[in-house]
Amino acid sequence: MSGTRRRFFHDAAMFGAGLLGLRETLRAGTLDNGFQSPRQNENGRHHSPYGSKGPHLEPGNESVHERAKPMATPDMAELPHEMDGAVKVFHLVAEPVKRKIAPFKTIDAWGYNGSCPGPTIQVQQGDRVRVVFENHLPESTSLHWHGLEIPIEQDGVPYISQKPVAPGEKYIYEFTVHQEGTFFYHAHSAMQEMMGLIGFFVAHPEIDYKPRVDHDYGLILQEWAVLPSNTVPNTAAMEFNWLTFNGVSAPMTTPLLARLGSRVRLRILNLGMDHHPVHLHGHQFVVTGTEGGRAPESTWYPMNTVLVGVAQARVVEFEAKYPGAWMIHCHLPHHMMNSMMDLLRDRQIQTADQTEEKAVGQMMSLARSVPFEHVHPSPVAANADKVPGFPQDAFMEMGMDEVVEKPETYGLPKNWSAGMMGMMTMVRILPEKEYDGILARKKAASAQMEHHHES
Ligand SMILES: [Cu+2]
Repeated sequence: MSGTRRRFFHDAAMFGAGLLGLRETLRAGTLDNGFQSPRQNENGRHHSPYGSKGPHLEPGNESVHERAKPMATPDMAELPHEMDGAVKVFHLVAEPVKRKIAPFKTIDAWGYNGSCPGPTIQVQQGDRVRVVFENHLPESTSLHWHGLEIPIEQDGVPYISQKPVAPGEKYIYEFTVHQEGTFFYHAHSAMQEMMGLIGFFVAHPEIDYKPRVDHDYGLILQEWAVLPSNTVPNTAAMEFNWLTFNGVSAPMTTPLLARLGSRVRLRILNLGMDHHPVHLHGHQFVVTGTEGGRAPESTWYPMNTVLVGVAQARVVEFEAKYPGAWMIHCHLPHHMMNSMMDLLRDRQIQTADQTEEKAVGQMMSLARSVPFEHVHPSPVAANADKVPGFPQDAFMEMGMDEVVEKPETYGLPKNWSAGMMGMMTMVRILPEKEYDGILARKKAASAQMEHHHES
């Protein structure tokens, strides 16, 4: 038995032991809590995902004027505003941004206010909004407000509705938002869009949607063609090797958190060259809105994969009924991968002439460059090298839990990061205690960050 192979068996055994040591959270959902009883499952299905029976939906429980909770966008910044009389004033600066999209890959993208995608703008339906825009890019640009019904002079199309905003120039947009829904802002220039110039613009309804949700999350889907040993996306290419949610590839995507029994909204927005079928594990959802606003309840039907076309937003809602770490990912197989071709040089996602020894050597050098300890979670057969087609996924799995550790990953099984790649994240549905435990960790972590900034 080779040293490497022995290591696989050892690691596999360790992985098994790790599973046994799982926390309550992740053990919930097996055997003894009735999770696997077909009847209970069936019952569950009947009040998911329409949500007409949740405790939070009882009539008289809430004021009709209750406002929606803000949307959370993990891994992306929020854009604060100030008031000028009754006008909400936002400041946006278009500029080059260095974006770490994976622990071993940083790209030179373009974004807003140091963030790619740009920071999230959230307003109330009916708000008067002013956006003071500055162009710090090396070329002219403009801001288009995708889906908003606003006067033509605010539409942000160079030459048609305004003069392009030259480098160093300022431009002021101002309009009233009479709609509700999930909109976005972006540069109205094709290559600039592919460099990352996009952000959320969410208009919350005057009166919150029914049923109300407990968690509201936003995800922006982007794709990048980054040639080997390069950091600048090739915006003319059609083959994309990096796929991101909110500007990061899994396993760097921050898991979404939801309380067991809560209702969750996901707003998924796509700006790229491909359509992405986004799939949720273990639950059914309904599409409650598009880039045009809320959809009437009569149009909702159960599904678990929603095709988010280019320039579209799809808003889905579901009841978080089953505890666990449930995947949310684009289901296109090549979008569930991280390109390693610039790091693995001769491999370049060609498996035909690969051997175990070669592959392991390449993975080791990649791991050392981050650095993290390269541990293979799943064993391979003794005669693997003799089987045509081997390896496929065997050497793509790279556990790097420690490198991407954050409060939201606390308590996940060992090597959870090994199978997380590309356009992928997870929603961790947690019982009260575990949920609150992670929130406390988040709070402690951000307090520590503040402390660092002060000192
Ligand atoms: Cu995809």
